[in-house]
Amino acid sequence: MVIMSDAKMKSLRDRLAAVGQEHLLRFYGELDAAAQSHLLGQIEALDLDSLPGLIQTYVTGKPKVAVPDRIDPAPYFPVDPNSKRRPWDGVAMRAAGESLLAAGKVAAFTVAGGQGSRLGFEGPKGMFPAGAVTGKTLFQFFAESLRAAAKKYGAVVPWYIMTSPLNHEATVAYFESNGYLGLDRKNVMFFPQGVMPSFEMGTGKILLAGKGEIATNPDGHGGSLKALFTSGAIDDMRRRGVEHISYFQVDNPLVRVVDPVFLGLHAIAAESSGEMSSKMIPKTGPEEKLGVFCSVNGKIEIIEYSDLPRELAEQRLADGGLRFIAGSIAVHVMSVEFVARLNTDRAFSLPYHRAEKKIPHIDMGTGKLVQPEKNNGVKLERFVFDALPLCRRSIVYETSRAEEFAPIKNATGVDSVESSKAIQTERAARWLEAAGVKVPRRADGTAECVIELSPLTAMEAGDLAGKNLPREIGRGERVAL
Ligand code: UD2
Repeated sequence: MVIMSDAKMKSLRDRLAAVGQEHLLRFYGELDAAAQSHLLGQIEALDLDSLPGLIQTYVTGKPKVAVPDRIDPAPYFPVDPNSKRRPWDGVAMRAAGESLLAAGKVAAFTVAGGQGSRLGFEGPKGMFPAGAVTGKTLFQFFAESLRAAAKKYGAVVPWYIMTSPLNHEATVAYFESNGYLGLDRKNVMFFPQGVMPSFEMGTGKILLAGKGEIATNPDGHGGSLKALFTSGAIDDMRRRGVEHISYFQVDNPLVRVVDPVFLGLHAIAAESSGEMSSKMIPKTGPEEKLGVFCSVNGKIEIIEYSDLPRELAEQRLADGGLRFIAGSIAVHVMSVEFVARLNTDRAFSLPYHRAEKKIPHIDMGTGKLVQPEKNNGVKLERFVFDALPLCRRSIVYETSRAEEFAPIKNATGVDSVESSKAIQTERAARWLEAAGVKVPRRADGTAECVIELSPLTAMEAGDLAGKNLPREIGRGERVAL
């Protein structure tokens, strides 16, 4: 418990006043001892010295995202290794990735600290029912993939899950009460990411979520690079002999949790330094909400869709295709040593990105909780992809949208549970047809049924060979295999 003498309290008030944050103690006298101690703990965790600069740059000021003079589209390995544009050795890359997996040198890493507010789902997003037929959760999809990978490659793929202080306990409780989803609990590690204080727009004052509670927000998926290290996950990986981390977001049930071809490209392609690599899909149009792979001064970068100047996003090639075509699906491979190096490099720091939000807070005059109707606050987050330019050489690998990208982000429309279920069905239909199963189709070519394939049945189309499958799926049937 943090207890302070009067003299220490005075000095704390002075330090807060010096950085314009003395209001944080406005209701201190009304709190009981435990609440006082909690608030003092939160204040102690703030880096008071750097606050004024941070606020001036990102909160009261709006940093103009520095767009470099010269931005080119990033080069990438096309999905088809035999493509004339840039042929590459698909067989060798797969073999390299498979041998990393078989040697137990790969870990899976899910960033699951986000707040899922767009979906309107209370609770950890990984618990969202995503399966087209069974309604199995996102976490179940990933767990089944990891069980399938362990079987296929004969080695455990340990799983690291980054939560946030807001959903950590609920996430762990879910795994505890569901038998770790069939995984060995010693191969699953959870750790919460850090938080940032939330600020009042315009004034830069830190908001209070309660009279004795600073309003905070998770520090962005970029916080994972630090949290991997400070949580001991990197040490745990080193102990296990893990060399590479397969990074993915919590929202995509079709993600290739570990992809041998991508792992191989990352680890052995001449263009890769084996530090941090990325997957891309061709964007559907300039407005699609995917960060864009660019090349700036010879380095690969992702520029978030909202930051890429419109005239660049809309540029077309002679054949009508987008010039900046490569959209990020937020799937990366990072080496364990790259993450460790970033954390031991004193100069390492990722920039913040500013987001204006509606943040409930205590009114300083009345002491009452206010639910704002328009944006009143600023959240600061770090993005993991800002580490890409810190690699010596980084590669981008094109993948197929229809095979790997069915994210659930919104309640309806694009990237929603409906669109995800339709993509799940179409992918399963293609794989089953390739294995000789008859699938009913409508006049427009879409499957007239709902199908969900467990990763335990197939992680990729070829895994269906020799499996016991139905000869035909009935019109309107709902099938989980
Ligand atoms: C992200 C990318 C976008 C594109 C898209 C693909 C950013 C800023 N944008 O958009 O370019 O690649 O994904 O689907 O990354 N998370 C945390 N902690 C946090 C914040 C987020 O763990 O503090 C996790 C969150 O749980 C989710 C992921 O990061 O798994 C994505 O977060 P988002 O919803 O902010 O990004 P999104 O989907 O708009």
